Amino acid sequence: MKNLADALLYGILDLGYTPADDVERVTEQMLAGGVDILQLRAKDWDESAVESLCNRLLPLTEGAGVPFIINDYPQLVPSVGAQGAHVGQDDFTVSDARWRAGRALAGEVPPVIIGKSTHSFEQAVAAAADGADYIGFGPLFATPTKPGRPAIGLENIARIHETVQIPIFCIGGIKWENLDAIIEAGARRVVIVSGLLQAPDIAAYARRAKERLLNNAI
Ligand code: 3NM
Repeated sequence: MKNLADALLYGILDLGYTPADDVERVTEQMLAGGVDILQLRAKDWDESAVESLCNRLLPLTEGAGVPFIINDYPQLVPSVGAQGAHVGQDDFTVSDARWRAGRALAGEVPPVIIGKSTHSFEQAVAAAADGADYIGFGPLFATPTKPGRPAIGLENIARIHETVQIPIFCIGGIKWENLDAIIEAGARRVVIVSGLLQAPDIAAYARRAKERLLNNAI
């Protein structure tokens, strides 16, 4: 299984873009393109429907050795055998999410991964202090994938990287076209949602972004 510490490109399978009958194909494309983590984001889906999606996708991510993260349903982590959960600012605390995600896996190695969305410098510092394994930081640009959330811009990216030691995944409106600018502002790791899911060739898009991030990391 790939290590979180080595992850550069984080893919989110968002059911707002991908129809449920296409999730396996899209997941395979993302994995073929080299995403290092894959999150299932099924907003407003009920728990049993999310659980069955997880059961369909986990054999694919496990085959690729890529951690599978569930958005919003940490309690499903033990039952489906996912690697972790991602929670928003207004959802669970990190420790509550970790307890829900880990209670059936006490002593399991590696421990479950808990990620947290952050939307400011202060929130990023707080999430790291609360024990998050990684943070999302954004939205850098306004994005239809997360409507109503104001853009935070690129100003704080470098400062966050100097201050917070856990992996930081910049997110929100990131596309191939603005990747250079984001990297120049100090980003090392990114999440791309609509750019990837709406690409005519998802694997090729992911591969190109990953190569850009890898060149920067060397
Ligand atoms: N979380 P796209 S922005 C899911 O800032 C999500 O926490 C965000 O999608 C945050 O790449 C976002 O299509 C949407 O802009 C990212």
